[in-house]
Parts: sequence; C-alpha cells; structure tokens
Amino acid sequence: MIWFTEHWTENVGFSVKVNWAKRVKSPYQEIVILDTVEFGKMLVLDGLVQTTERDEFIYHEMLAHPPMVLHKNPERVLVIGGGDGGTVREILQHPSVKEVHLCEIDEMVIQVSREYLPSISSQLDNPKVKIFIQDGSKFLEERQNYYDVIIMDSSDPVGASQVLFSSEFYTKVKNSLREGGIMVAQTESPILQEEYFKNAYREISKVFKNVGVYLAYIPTYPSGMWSFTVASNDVNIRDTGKNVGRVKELKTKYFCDSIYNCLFALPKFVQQILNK
Ligand code: SPD
Repeated sequence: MIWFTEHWTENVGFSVKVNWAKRVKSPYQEIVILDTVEFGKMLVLDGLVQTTERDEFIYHEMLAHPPMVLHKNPERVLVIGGGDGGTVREILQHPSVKEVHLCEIDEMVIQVSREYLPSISSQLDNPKVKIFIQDGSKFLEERQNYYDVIIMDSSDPVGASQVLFSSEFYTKVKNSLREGGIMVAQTESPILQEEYFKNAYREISKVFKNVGVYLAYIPTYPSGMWSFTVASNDVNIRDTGKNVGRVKELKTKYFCDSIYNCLFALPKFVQQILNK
C-alpha cells in the first residue's frame, strides 16, 4: 500500500492511502489517476487534486447550479477547463440548455477521465455538448456576445492557469456573455490560499458590477473550505428569491433551496478578507 500527499502549503499536507496509480505525461502537465481507499478514483494534475469519485458532487453542483439558476433562461453555456466532464454533467440537468461548449486545453485530461472516471465524464458525449481543444483565452476572443453562462472550472492559479485569474481574462469573459449573462469561477480556499482568493475577487470586481462570493465544503481541497465567485453586469445576483422553484427540479446531493436562499452568507473572517 502506498500513500499520496498533496502539499497544501509548505507546512500542511493531505495524505490518502492508494491501491494503485496510473501516470501519464501530456504536453501540458503530469496527469495521475489514483485508486484511493477512502475517496475512490482521484484525478491529480501536477500533484494537485482536481476531483475524486466520492466528493466531486459537491464541487460540480456548487460550481454549476448557482449561476444556472440565477440566469432566467440559460441556453448557451461555456465551460473553460473542466475536462473531467463533471460540470458539463450538472449543466445538462437544466432543461433550457440548448448547447454546452467545453473548452479544455489538454485533450489527455478528457481521455483519462473518459477511461477512469466514467461517472464524472458520463455526459461528454451528449449531443448538446461540443468539445474544443483550445486555449480558453483565444477561444473567448473568437466568440463575442454569445453565452448566457460561462463557468471557469480551472485548476489552481499556478503555471499556465495563472492567466485565468486576471482582469484581462475576465474582460474577455464579459465580452463573450450576451445580455443577462452570468459568469462563475472557482476561486480557491479563503483559509489556505487567502491571497489567491482575494486577488481573484479583486480582479473580477474590476470587470463586473455585481459580484458575490459563496462557499462549499470539499474534503479533498485545501482546508476543505472552498470559494466560488459569481458575477454579472446586468443581473442582480443577490436576488436568490427568483427562480428558486427550479432548484427543486434538480437531482443533487449538496445544492438545495436552503443553500440557494442564503447563498452569499459568509463567515465574518471571509467578509473581512474581501473588504481589506
Ligand atoms: N485545488 C483544487 C482546485 C481544483 C479546481 N478544478 C477542479 C476541476 C474539477 N472539474
């Protein structure tokens, strides 16, 4: 039996017992699938846990459903990153959706997820889904004023992903949204990655008028406390009373109407980080 440790900081690690590991190298990163004893199969990119069979529902539901429900009628949706397919699977639960574009730079993440994570990648062949193997930034430049919802399902802001956390990038996201459009991004841990979290909020706030942060509890992500930042220029995202009936139609295990009703309730220390 072997152990895998993700180094959450220089001083903190998260370890899981592993039955076996499969490792491949893509042109972009090292992709590892671990068969863990406690969390089922785990996808790890360059040493950082992306998703596990056991707790992926929390991240994917909380990333996809709040912006989808806040939008009055989401038809065209874009996911940037998210090659494992979990976010796409959740988006397709919304009956108004006509097309989902998945823009993933690393084709091998999709291949590995199809092979080892079938419950997560299950909807990638849905006829509403079109996959683009491309850099997200260039992709957005080619599609102005098109999407209702854009979801940033990126890996952590290190290396190539760093650009996805800048106001230049969020400006491209804004330009690709049509009227009434909403974007959401995963924005790291307020506890262990306070600087990244604060910075992402600041950069998004430079570009969008209405910005809100919400949290979810994801055991395999650094500290367990994870943040998402949702934004729009012309939708009052704070009005979670609207469309709440649609939440009940979803098949979910974490997201529910009581979470949606108080989506932006934040612990005091998180509010203080954002107001600094
Ligand atoms: N440190 C974990 C951050 C992972 C964010 N992206 C996960 C992709 C899962 N679809």
